[in-house]
Amino acid sequence: MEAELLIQEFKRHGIGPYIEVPCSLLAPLISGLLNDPSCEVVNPVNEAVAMGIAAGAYMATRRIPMVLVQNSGFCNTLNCLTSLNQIYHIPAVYLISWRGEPGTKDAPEHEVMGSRLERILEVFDVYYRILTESGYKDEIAAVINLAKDRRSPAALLLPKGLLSSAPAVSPDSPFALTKGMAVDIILNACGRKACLVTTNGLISREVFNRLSEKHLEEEHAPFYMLGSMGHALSVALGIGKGLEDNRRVVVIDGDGGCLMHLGSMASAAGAGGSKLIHVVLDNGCYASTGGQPTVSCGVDFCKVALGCGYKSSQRIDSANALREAFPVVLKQPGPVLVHVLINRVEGKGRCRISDQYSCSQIRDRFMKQLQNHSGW
Ligand SMILES: Cc1ncc(C[n+]2csc(CCOP(=O)(O)OP(=O)(O)O)c2C)c(N)n1
Repeated sequence: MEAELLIQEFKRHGIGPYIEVPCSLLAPLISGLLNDPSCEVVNPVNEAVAMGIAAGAYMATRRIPMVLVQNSGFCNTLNCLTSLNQIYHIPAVYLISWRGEPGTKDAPEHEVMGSRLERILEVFDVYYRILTESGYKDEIAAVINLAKDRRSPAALLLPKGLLSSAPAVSPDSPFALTKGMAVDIILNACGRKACLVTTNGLISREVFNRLSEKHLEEEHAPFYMLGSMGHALSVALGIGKGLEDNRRVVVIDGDGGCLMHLGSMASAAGAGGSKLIHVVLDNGCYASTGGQPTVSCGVDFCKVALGCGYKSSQRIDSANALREAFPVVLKQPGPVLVHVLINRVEGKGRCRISDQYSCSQIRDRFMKQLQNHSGW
């Protein structure tokens, strides 16, 4: 069905603002909302922040806000749900994309949450309805009316395949560097001198594909994160603290992933992450879920890093500058931030890591590399 039909229904019920953290299943709906000047769309850095904004918006406007999240991100909202909305009786309508729904084929990071989503909603006493093409008007009305009457959050679940796909987002960007080129330069400079942690989505996939093409994948065996968006830096910090040798830990993050838990930069510096090289590949969007904008254009990551206590930071927007800088950066004391401005062009035909390795295999291959070097 067309996302527009859902949007018309939300408007009829006076819903707003729409506070969204994207998922590829939500992409058609989010692009419809962004293209509709009568819909106010807010772009928070994570799902918990979305809940805070929604609660404030309700108190100021008395309208029911909508929080659009992936089911993985729904769990990020549980603290707000239980210790904000449910104790102050502040309503909201969640629109939750249902990744990993039993009986559908999906990526491994969605398996646990996908199979437990309904039970989790029941445990947290969140009334929900599953959206269908034939019954969506009633389902939307039931959820919104309950949120209003009980003054509590209630949820609409969006199953895979319900919405027709969204038009592609234009890859316009002033920068010449592609994600693939930046990854290539970083991998060449690192060689065996560093271990790699890569953030979820297309960045992990790009690293995997580039290494595989050069038959270097076995040798590097990075820790590819498939889920837990925003936590690559923390994982890398733990690794760096545990390593006894002088290898660097290079974490390849995205602007969306970095912003999602920006506070971990303060932890990285505060905990003395001297081996950390934190690369942020900034394309200004969530490319992995359809190119929705992040708020990175207003963020000076270099200043944030220095403000958090990183030892140094630099902003790079060309292949030559990255080629020159990275070997030097690898010798500097960390944490170091390298903010790389890239365009939105993605490599074609990138295969999924999970088609080749299970999560346990990713972990084991990575740990084998670290063997005999750790001692927390
Ligand atoms: C908690 C959570 N919320 C949302 C998602 C959906 N998601 C997967 S990848 C991604 C975008 C990552 O953006 P960025 O780090 O900027 O990298 P890019 O996709 O641009 O390469 C999103 C939103 C998720 N996996 N987890």
